[in-house]
Amino acid sequence: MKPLDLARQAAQGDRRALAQLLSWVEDDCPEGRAALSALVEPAQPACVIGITGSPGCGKSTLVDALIAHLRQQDLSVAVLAVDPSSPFSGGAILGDRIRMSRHFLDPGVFIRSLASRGSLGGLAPGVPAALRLFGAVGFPWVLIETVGVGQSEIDVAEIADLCALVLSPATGDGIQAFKAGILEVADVVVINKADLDGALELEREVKATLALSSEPPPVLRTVALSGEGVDQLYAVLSQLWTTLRDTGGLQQRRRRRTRYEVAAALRQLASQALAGAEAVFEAVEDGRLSAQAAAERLLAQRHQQG
Ligand SMILES: Nc1nc2c(ncn2[C@@H]2O[C@H](COP(=O)(O)OP(=O)(O)O)[C@@H](O)[C@H]2O)c(=O)[nH]1
Ligand SMILES: [Mg+2]
Repeated sequence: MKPLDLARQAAQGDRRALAQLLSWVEDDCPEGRAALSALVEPAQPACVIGITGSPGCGKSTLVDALIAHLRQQDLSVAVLAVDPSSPFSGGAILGDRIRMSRHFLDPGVFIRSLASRGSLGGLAPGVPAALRLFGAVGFPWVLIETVGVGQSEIDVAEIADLCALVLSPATGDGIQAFKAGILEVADVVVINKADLDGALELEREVKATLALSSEPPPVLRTVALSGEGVDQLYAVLSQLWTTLRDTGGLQQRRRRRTRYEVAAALRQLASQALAGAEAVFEAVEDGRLSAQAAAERLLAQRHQQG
């Protein structure tokens, strides 16, 4: 089927068409680009929420609870899991998969996992394009779960509209969170596993640290397993989202995402240009060519080939 027909079908709610488009977008095929350019974002943009935090803090469970909450209000939701250990990507224990599977048959829920590619960590190159696709086919809510390790948690804050940092008393997050500097990019901090010892202490610790910043994000407690606190989390996210949309902040965030996307494309071009460039490296080593001139030459060659 033609990309444009598929795009139209996906926008009308056809999940198979959406899955096909997403594969194209992920692989950066010409078909995917054609479909994306044919789709326009609806007047109401999708709210894209990044959910990050250490492995085991309860992100997938929280995503599951958020999906349930959104569905109760008849809001459709797309979920992108970039966490290799996520039950969505098949990496989790059986119990989790069974719990998540209740959403798999719901036509209002679209779940897809993307492997995080590249040894440097970070997000798969197709993630920002996938977000654009979800927005264009009319999902009001999009959740991205990412493993809170390395570059990916900073990356997710660059491409999401809002970023929720999940901490839990069970994962030794107190020290970790402050070390990583991720607190600065969080729009909301969720203390999950509030049913466990140490949750209140962790909350105090986090609030004390945040008190030093000029605009401390809200901090709230959840028990993702039972759904406790998820309604408050939803209320806070909705409020932040409305403010963002109505104050021009959203435009800034979207620009940041575009910048991230273009920067990623530039890095990809650069690494393609470096393949098979031994002769140019030799010229630089011999002093016949400056590194700057070599870079320009490689990019120009790449351009001619491409
Ligand atoms: N006690 C308790 N356990 C939870 C809670 N939320 C998640 N868990 C458990 O923590 C473990 C890791 O959860 P998961 O959602 O896979 O974490 P992720 O790695 O951050 O996605 C699972 O065994 C969950 O059942 C909670 O609120 N309280
Ligand atoms: Mg997970």
